[in-house]
Amino acid sequence: MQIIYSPAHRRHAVATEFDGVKLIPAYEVPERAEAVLQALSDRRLGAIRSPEPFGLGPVARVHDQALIRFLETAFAKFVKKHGADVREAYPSSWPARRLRQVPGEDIDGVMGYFCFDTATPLLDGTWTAAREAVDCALTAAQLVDQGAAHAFALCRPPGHHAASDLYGGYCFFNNAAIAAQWLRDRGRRVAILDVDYHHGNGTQEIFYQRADVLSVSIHADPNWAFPHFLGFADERGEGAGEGFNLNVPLPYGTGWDSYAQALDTALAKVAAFGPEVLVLALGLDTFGHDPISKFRLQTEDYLRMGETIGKLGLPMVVTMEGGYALGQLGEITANALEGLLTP
Ligand code: SS9
Ligand code: MG
Ligand code: ZN
Repeated sequence: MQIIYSPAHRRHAVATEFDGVKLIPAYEVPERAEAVLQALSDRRLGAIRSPEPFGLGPVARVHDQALIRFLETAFAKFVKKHGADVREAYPSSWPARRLRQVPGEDIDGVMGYFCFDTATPLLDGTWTAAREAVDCALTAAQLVDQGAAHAFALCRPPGHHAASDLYGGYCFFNNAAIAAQWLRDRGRRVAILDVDYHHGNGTQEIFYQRADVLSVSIHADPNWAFPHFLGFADERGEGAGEGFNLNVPLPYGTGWDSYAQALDTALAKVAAFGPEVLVLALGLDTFGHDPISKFRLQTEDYLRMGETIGKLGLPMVVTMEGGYALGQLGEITANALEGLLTP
């Protein structure tokens, strides 16, 4: 299995310290990708290679031009308005209910318009890192399109919370959705399975009205977990897409036994759709020791998770999503992938 990695992810690094003082803990940090890379190479799970440049064409098949242009220019505009010493650009207000849903011209307004949370800063290198993450996913898709059984895109920043014209949840471009659409554009029948702890709200929105891409997500119930406003079981798709979205929300404290049942439900839906390729949005934040999550999966459970998904026998493009337990992230990611590769 080829592993696609680019060091450009390091360009997106939130400051964890200021003048020697520790700041609020950051979770989506460069050490994540480095830990995974190290574990995959130690366990010889596959050759590590760089992504190829695909340009913005495949990105524009999924994201609005306005979001793409915004992400390209926003940090510079923010610095121009707020001063050269600014390192991180965050929104300060949002077009919430009863306010006008227009971006306007001012960078602070535009940022609130395109971003949905307070956890996803734009930094000087964010645009470069996010574009390379997309290239990793597309390179993996191309390998599978050319006949590889599996390819793993070590994407950072992650992607599954990014919708057509909205970013947030540590995500800027939806790597998995862009890979899925690229495969669609080559005539492949594609399903997406999102096993990240959080609902893949971006992926759901992108394909919600479509019958040609199945989107399935297993996640913490939005009644008590991020992203709070999407991911409920009654969201089944809309119009032509009705029946082509499946959400499997799970309770606080979910461990492997109930998770395995949810996985069976999800995989039955995928199998019934009859895809030629599966895009697996692999988030490892279901882990019991994840610092931001409330499920209880253990290290060995990822071997079983991988094996169970692998039994579908489909070619797979795997994108890295969340997973924040830095000390064990490498091991559990390697377990999931080893499981997938088990014949
Ligand atoms: C942490 C709140 C984090 C955003 C979570 C995004 C997960 C992406 N106190 N909220 S996989
Ligand atoms: Mg999920
Ligand atoms: Zn997550």
